[in-house]
Amino acid sequence: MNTSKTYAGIPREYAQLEKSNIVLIPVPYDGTSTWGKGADKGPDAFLDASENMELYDIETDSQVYKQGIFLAEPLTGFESPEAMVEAVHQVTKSYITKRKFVTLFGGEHSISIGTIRAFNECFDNLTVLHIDAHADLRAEYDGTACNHACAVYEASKTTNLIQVGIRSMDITEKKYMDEEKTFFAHDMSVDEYWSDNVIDMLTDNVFITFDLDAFDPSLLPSTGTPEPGGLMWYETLDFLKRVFEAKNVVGFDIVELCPNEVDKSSDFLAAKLYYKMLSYKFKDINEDEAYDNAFTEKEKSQKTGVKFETNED
Ligand SMILES: [Mn+2]
Repeated sequence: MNTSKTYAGIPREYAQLEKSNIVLIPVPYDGTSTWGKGADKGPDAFLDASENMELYDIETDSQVYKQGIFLAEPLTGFESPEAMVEAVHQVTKSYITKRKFVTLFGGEHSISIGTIRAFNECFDNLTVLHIDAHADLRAEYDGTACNHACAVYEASKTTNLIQVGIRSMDITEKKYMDEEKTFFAHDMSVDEYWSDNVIDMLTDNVFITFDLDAFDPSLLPSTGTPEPGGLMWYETLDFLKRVFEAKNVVGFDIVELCPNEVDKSSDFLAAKLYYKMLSYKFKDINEDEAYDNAFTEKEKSQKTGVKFETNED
């Protein structure tokens, strides 16, 4: 990856760390995927597509890149999934403590284990809004807890985990799933109020982990494990916009873009989704002022894992 370039080719004056309100951390990691390989190529394809995207957002009448978007060094070269998770955790936290709005682009979903751990250490009463076709609630898979199939297991124990778009899981995941906080795709398809019901369950501080396979594969085929019956574009944007308006979204990651030569529309969708989410976040924030993410590192003595009770057995 050529790290001398800026995100979306924005002018350098908007791409320096000190002046940027937003940080983008690419994590081209694909160490544990089981079927479609290639999520390690996701960040490059996403960045290429972003360079070919208009930087004016019609809907919000804004150019969010003027908030400053710092493209961090990609995180690569890990010898184990555990080392990757720890590096993502530490690097994410380092930018949160610089009071930036921190975003990440994967890579497979295992990167989110480290991301969520960092946000949960820095923000009280965190909701993890998990948008995905898959439940990702396994405690361990293929001999490690840092597998993509385990992406939100830890979050289910330590945060207010809300799962949206789910349509594939193993029966063993049921014991970790809180069905009250799970929005299955087959229910969403016949319930026009699903997004209201999701928003009602969010706490004030929300981290969004967005697995692109939540989208219907007719929209986004370039992902490792496509599942029929997914989200469509405008219902997704409408939902996200309302979440950003109603809550303090503290950061997000987007994962599981698995690009191929034939289909470029998936790369472009990912680029637009990322920019849309930033546009919703910053639409009422003056670009001349330094953003304050208002993080409050939890007291070291506070044990994570007791904040949100789940029915463990
Ligand atoms: Mn998934």
